[in-house]
Amino acid sequence: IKDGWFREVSDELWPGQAMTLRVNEILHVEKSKYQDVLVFESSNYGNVLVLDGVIQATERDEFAYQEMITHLAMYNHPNPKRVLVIGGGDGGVLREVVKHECVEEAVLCDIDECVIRVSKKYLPSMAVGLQHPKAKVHVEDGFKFLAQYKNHFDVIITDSSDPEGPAESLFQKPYFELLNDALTENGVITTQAENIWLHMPLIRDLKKACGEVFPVAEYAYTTIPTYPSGQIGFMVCSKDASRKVNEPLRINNLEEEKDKFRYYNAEIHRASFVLPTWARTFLNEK
Ligand code: AAT
Repeated sequence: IKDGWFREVSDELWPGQAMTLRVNEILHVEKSKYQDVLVFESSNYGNVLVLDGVIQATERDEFAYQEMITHLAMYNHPNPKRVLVIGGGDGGVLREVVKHECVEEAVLCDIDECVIRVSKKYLPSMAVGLQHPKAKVHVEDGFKFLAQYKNHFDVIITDSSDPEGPAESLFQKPYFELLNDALTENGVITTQAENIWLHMPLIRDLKKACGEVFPVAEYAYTTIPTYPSGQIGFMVCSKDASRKVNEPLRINNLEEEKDKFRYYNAEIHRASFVLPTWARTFLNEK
């Protein structure tokens, strides 16, 4: 933070560019066991959570990410009862998961208790998810936590930070194999899968690794002003080889409950898998 502006610099992940937000007030600064944690009030985006200098969520636009990473998975399962969230310590994804009446158990595992604690204090509109009666919150490394489960979850959502830092293992094939093992028969996953303008080689590797584990593995995306280059994607994978992941299931429920969502709808579910020509070509090359 300099002269009242926060600047998101990363020479590794987005060299030569930086999102900048005006700071009204610094609310919290802490070095947790795993990362530097910062919360500030911005002039136009509400409160902002930053980990290791990288924006994780702002109150103004978080729904664009949290809804899409959640409902792309949830509406790809006919009847999700047990759902696991890896990462997501702010609680926003849990808030979205429990909007589905069929859910009986919504488990979250974030590595960092500090994220959970400061979110309860400064990001209450997201942290409501953490306090829901169906939610159970664990503080542990997501990779280790996942390894304890076999054939248990219908949907697993990996809402993780970028591969530089504690989330590195969550972007590699052994993790996708653990996800596959922890899922029930027709299980579905989504994972945070980065930006087409910045990370095409990484996305290609992710798609390849996921495709070796799951019979269906596709990249979909959302638009969001405060993530690098205004766009972020997800790998959406299904254990059911016949699933067309771009078509939402339970469409009648979705029509009835459409007022629950600010970003997600059936058309955007379908459209989120459509890539610009250059990105599509890159992904399909070996
Ligand atoms: N919904 C907010 C968006 C996030 S949060 C990412 C979360 O992943 C953080 O709370 C972090 O503590 C947690 N995390 C990181 N590594 C692990 C791990 N190994 N196990 C469990 N949780 C972990 C993502 C923002 C994406 C930013 C895009 N530039």
